Amino acid sequence: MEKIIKKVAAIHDLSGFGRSSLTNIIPILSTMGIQVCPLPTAILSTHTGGFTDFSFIDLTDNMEKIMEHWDKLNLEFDCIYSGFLGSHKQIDVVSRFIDRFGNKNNLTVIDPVLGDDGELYKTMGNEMVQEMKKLIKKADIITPNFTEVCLLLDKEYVDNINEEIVKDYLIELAEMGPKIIIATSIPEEETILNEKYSNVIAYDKENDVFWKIRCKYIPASYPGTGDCYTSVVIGSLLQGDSLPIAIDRGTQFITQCIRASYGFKYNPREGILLEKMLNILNMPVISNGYEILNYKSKK
Ligand code: PXL
Repeated sequence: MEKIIKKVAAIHDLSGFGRSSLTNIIPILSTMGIQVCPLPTAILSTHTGGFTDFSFIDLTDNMEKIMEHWDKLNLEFDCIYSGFLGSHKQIDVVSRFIDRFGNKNNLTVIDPVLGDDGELYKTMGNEMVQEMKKLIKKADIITPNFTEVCLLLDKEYVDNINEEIVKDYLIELAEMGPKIIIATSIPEEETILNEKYSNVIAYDKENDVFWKIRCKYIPASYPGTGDCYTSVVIGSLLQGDSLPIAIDRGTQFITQCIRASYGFKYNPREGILLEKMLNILNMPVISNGYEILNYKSKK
């Protein structure tokens, strides 16, 4: 029998205020008709961007118990989606979760949440970076921002980079294991009429093809947009869309959310105005116009 509703196991933190991780992932995927089964990694009072003195409870032991119960229940997921982890020790739990619940018919998506704008997030350290390099080997898809691309490859972060170098970086990441790399917030080298662009570039290893979505840079940074982006991409893929359509839908959604927030001078640390925008996820998609970058053979 055809599945009535697809299920995603979402391994992320729950932050009470500020719209990040599970508070974004659950409404987005639910709106797209997909059930989210959260496996919380930590509970925080707020996300860690723009707030100090936040409370933080690490849930590593509890994660094991949830996994054991789900194992006994023989649950099956259409996607395993991991993101912000509470400690580097959780990498081992996520890795075992993928061994137990991942298979050739479902999708393992790892968002290697480590930092942004060239900086590590406040709770992340070098051990997390090193462990994350191991975890991404098990992914079908990873969705790093450009800061995370640089951290995973031990490259220096720059805010201006040639596209050919980015393509080499993505091939290098794919050689570490994942089949598809979707890299966000890629700064563009040249500015046309002094306009800045921040692009999404994806690499599909099996087909050896790159896709690019060009986005006008908006001079504001809202925590949690990475979680929103990856959630829309996952929802779109699970609905049966192709990779370029999925990365395009994600980009359009984030662009609209940022526009909505920026126009109100909404405090960036409160995240994007998600609730005003969820309904557009069910509207017909008009393409942003993705580009197919030159086919680049590895030989
Ligand atoms: O959006 C990534 C993220 C997730 N969870 C927490 C965060 C952040 C980014 O700042 O602080 C707690």
